[in-house]
Amino acid sequence: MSTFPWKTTLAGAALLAATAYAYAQMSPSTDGPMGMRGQMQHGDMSGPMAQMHQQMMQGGMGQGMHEGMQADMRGGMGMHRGMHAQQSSAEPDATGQDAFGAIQEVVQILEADPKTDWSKVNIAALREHLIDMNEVTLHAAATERVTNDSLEITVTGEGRTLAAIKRMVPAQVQELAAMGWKATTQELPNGLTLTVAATEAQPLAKLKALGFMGLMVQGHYHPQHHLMMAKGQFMH
Ligand SMILES: [Cu+2]
Repeated sequence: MSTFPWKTTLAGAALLAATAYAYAQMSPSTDGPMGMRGQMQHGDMSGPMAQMHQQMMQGGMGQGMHEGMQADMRGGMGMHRGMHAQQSSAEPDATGQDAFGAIQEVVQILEADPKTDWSKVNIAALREHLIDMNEVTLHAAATERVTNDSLEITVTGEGRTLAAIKRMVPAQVQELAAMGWKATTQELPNGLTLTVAATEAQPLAKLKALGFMGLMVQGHYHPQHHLMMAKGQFMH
């Protein structure tokens, strides 16, 4: 199912409502709706267009519509972006940095939820975890060997990388165990040893092929856990 027609319809309806609202705010002696339409097509932000824009930013829209737009477009700028999409070419959506983007997405979810308890929100904790993920993914050293029908991986690092390994790998072993994998860790001064035993469901050939990182990404709980961390409900 494509969401495009829905968004187009919603943006169109919102534009129409905003136009009607702005028109109602204008004195009868100034431009009619057609004059305003002409200005909007040219992207002119002065005059009635600027007035309308200001009213939108101040919450001049009907509350129901405002919430609908927020839910659909993720954030209070939804109306603004919807209008721009109609009069100019596409705007980029990528933030340019994946942890930045992940935090921004979570903040927008929290802001859109009226039940968010801001006294418990902890974005700094989420940031620390995303740094852990970065360290383990990009900077941890992993040496793999097969022993006794198991894959034994020595994971090492220094400083911030070491701290990240000691938090993330044991947490992942718990997730693997919950999924029926036979995984254990053993502490080392500069890291740990991760051992995963082959089973019928997870044969040795697959464990060898997955290696350290392939094991670390098993399960898709991170996005959900990130939101819980930001809400102050979850810690590794
Ligand atoms: Cu994560």
